[in-house]
Amino acid sequence: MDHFQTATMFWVVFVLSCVMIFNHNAAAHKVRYYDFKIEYANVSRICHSKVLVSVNGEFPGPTVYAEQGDRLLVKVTNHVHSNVTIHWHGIRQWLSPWSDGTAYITQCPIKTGQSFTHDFRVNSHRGTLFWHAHISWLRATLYGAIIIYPRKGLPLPFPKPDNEFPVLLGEWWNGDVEQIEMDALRTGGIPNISNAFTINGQPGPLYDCSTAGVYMLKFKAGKTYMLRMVNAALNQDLFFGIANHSLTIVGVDGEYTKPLTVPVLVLSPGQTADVLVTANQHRGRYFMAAKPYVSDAVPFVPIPTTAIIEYEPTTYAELFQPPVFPSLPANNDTAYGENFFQSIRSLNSKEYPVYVPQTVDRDLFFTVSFNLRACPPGQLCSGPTLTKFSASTNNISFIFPSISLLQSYYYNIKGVFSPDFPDNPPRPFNYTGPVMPNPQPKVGTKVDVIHFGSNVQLVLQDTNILSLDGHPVHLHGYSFYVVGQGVGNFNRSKDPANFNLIDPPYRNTVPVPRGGWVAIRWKADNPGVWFMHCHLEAHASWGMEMAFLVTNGKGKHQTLPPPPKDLPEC
Ligand SMILES: *[C@@H]1O[C@H](CO)[C@@H](O)[C@H](O)[C@H]1NC(C)=O
Ligand SMILES: *[C@@H]1O[C@H](CO)[C@@H](O)[C@H](O)[C@H]1NC(C)=O
Ligand SMILES: *[C@@H]1O[C@H](CO)[C@@H](O)[C@H](O)[C@H]1NC(C)=O
Ligand SMILES: *[C@@H]1O[C@H](CO)[C@@H](O)[C@H](O)[C@H]1NC(C)=O
Ligand SMILES: *[C@@H]1O[C@H](CO)[C@@H](O)[C@H](O)[C@H]1NC(C)=O
Ligand SMILES: *[C@@H]1O[C@H](CO)[C@@H](O)[C@H](O)[C@H]1NC(C)=O
Ligand SMILES: *[C@@H]1O[C@H](CO)[C@@H](O)[C@H](O)[C@H]1NC(C)=O
Ligand SMILES: *[C@@H]1O[C@H](CO)[C@@H](O)[C@H](O)[C@H]1NC(C)=O
Ligand SMILES: [Cu+2]
Repeated sequence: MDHFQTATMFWVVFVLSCVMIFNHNAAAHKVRYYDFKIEYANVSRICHSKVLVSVNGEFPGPTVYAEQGDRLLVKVTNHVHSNVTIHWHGIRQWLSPWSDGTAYITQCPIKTGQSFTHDFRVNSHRGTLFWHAHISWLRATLYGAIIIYPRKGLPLPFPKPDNEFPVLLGEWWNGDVEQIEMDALRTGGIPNISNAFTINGQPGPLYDCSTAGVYMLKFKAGKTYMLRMVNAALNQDLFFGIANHSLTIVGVDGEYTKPLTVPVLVLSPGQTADVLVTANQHRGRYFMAAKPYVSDAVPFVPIPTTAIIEYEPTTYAELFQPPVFPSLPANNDTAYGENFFQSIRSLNSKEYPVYVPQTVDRDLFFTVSFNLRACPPGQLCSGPTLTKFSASTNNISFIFPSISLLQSYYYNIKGVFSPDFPDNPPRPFNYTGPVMPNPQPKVGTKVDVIHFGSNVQLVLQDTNILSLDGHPVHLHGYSFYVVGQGVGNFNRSKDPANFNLIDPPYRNTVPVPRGGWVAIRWKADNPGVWFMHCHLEAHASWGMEMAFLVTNGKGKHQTLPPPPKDLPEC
């Protein structure tokens, strides 16, 4: 054979194998349709009945299932008086930023009577994520699990569980959650704390009137179950445990991890975990329970939420014994919390490798802070010294624009945002030292512009402006590697030497430790405007939010697509 024939042969084989791969994918990848009707539902918990905003009348909302590679089409129709958007938390929305569902960042809200169809692929995850409202405090009642199965034929890196259950941790307010946020922003005070925590929407039997409101799980001795854990609470990191059963984490935020067996799980709002539990105890009934992990003296309802695991079959006598309660750490056990987060590692196997950026093109350092703002004239404010509580990133408290950032960027509408979000705090100080005397922030709608393809490193630093506190920070459009964390001030000349660039966890939400820092890395290969914010709703409401604008690249699949025809207008 001459060179020409060899080349032709090669080409034919190459094209044939491409066609085969294409056909295989075409067969495996389904389009899945979901209809989300936003409607009122009458729900009663802890002696209190209220009309809340739901999806399809369900609380929590429906579970969305997909296989890796599937395309999802979710039509959201708004039948309530409030504006609504739905966000697919953790889904990368690679080249589908218009479907991210972030009010005033990627879209205008879906108004009463309107609908909008989200159209996106579930390419990069296997495991559990969740969806929730991304406007006001509506995610208190608008949330549900997203379960993503691996592609058919791909082996699981852990023993196949016999069954699985979503376990969504939430917070219940007797009052109207939109009103609670509005009241807090108007008065400048701390928003009302929730009245109960919940497991799958139920507070459990330790609260008033809740004997009917108990979530029950049935176990068969010897079987292994996967709990698909979601912290959908608004304002609390949570400890979660099951009496006499250990928990084996095999994935977090929709990514596989090295198996890690713990007595108690720690989940920040916005985080998820895939957990294996083996029914290896005596027959009987066991509580699973969640309670706040608070790194500061913030108020919270002190009663844990519980659900009951019941072994089948159980004798009449066993049913009348009170369930065993798990031992959970003290609410302020930061040693447990920090050790927990540092113990999680990516699986990083041959089948499931990690791609941690080894070099850095953009080196960012952001402080996250509480602040106080002056009370508008003529108003009586209820923050400290008659001011309003506020919060910031690099001393800028985020102000929502009146049309979405992504639309204004795409259509080049001037005056909506400025592209000058600073890469560093305006002036260095002893971040975790004595309380800062001047708590006033700047306010603005600024984005940090990142060139397509850059390897980004971001160090998030807690500060002692007003008070130290933990902040679970969530990034849209990407997952990131958590390469380092520590207490005190980040030291640029010392700390990077200890970064884990081998098997760091790959997440979408990471807690900035109270009085400490965390370092994350990702490759900015998804053009668009991507929100980043504290996932404690109270802190986000005060302005602990900002956005990245990732420019288009020059190659194929590197350009922002045009908006869908039904994208809501403001
Ligand atoms: C909710 O329940 C209350 C009490 O049962 C009832 O009065 C009210 O009409 C119900 N509201 C809706 C929207 O169904
Ligand atoms: C907030 O809490 C106060 C005090 O308990 C209560 O009077 C008020 O009704 C609550 N607000 C809402 C919107 O539920
Ligand atoms: C179950 O857990 C409880 C509470 O932690 C403990 O007192 C008890 O000894 C445990 N029982 C068994 C059989 O391990
Ligand atoms: C936790 O709170 C207890 C009781 O208030 C206190 O004695 C203890 O020192 C606190 N522990 C930490 C680590 O802050
Ligand atoms: C920062 O403040 C802490 C606590 O007051 C103190 O121990 C530390 O020495 C200070 N660091 C610097 C560089 O001033
Ligand atoms: C934040 O900005 C305000 C207003 O410019 C300024 O007074 C304050 O000192 C700044 N705070 C920090 C920590 O840089
Ligand atoms: C940062 O670390 C270097 C090297 O260990 C040390 O010399 C320096 O004092 C540290 N800086 C601060 C502010 O602690
Ligand atoms: C709903 O959103 C539109 C567009 O941003 C806005 O003009 C309107 O005031 C909002 N309505 C409510 C009830 O918030
Ligand atoms: Cu926060």
